[in-house]
Amino acid sequence: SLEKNRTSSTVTVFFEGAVRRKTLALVFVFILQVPVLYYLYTTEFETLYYTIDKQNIPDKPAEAGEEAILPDCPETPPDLQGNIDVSFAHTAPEISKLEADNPLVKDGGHYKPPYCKALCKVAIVIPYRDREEHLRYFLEYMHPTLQRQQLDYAIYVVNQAGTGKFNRAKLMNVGYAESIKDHDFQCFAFHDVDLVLENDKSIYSCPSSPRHLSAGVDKFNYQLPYSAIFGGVTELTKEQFQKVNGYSNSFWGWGGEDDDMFNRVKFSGMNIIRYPMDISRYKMITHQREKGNEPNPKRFDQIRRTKDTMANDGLNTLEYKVVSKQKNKLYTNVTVDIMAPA
Ligand SMILES: [Mn+2]
Repeated sequence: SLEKNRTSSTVTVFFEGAVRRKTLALVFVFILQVPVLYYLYTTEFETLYYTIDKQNIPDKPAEAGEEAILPDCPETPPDLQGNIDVSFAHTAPEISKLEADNPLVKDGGHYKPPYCKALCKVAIVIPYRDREEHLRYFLEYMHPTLQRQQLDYAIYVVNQAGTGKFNRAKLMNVGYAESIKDHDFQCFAFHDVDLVLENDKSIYSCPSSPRHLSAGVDKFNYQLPYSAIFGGVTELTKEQFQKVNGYSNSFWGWGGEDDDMFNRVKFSGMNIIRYPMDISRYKMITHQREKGNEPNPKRFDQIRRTKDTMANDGLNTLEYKVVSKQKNKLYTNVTVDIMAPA
């Protein structure tokens, strides 16, 4: 009975006087948090792109790095606006202005959505030579669009050194090879610098099958010039691009390399896909054809022989020398010597 008395008196003392008041105060403070937490969880903050409560927060603990604890970005990005008013009537903004307008793009033109984990990592690869104003128009419109699409992306400008014959396809192979040294990109958008997307619903996400993005271009009245066209803007996953052995390295001068790529896709047992024509819309910056990019007279013969040449002409035979690789804020510039004939 002595044992029993001691137990009951301990219990009584715990709920007496100061101890009781402190306990109740503590419980009260805990209860007070409920409406505060509820408010925080359900209120939209204008400073956030969207609130956490819309997201599907994974219940797994973070595995590595802060990225792992972010919720996945939604399948349909919430800030898409549809049609984009694109115009080249003004002088393209200076780089310093474009940098100020895109503060979240840095480190070689790299962007990641800050509040969610992007569904894919995309390298935008631009074959390039001497189109400085086109590039500024491109950056002006495409950086905000790609950010609204909530991609983890970076822009690679692959600049052909020298004045020899231009080789768009080989430059794209170089862009692929150099970008994967920097980051584990899952897919690659090969992009002419003079094409600007006019509808952000045409999302540059990793495609299930090689995707032709620039189906509608103002120059062609937003119609497909022919059904097998695969030029302008295309996107392939790393696996798809490796399967076709990349682009050919042998198309010097203008034309043919895109049709050769169409053949590679076909001969690899894949089909090309496109978005609906009402969102596959691009505005082209008009320009003269440059010296060094005259039509390639061999192109017709070359695209007849893709099936025989593709296994020994592409990523597995790519040779080049990087002259310089520079991470600017809005893009990574790779100036490259591709051993061009005069
Ligand atoms: Mn062009």
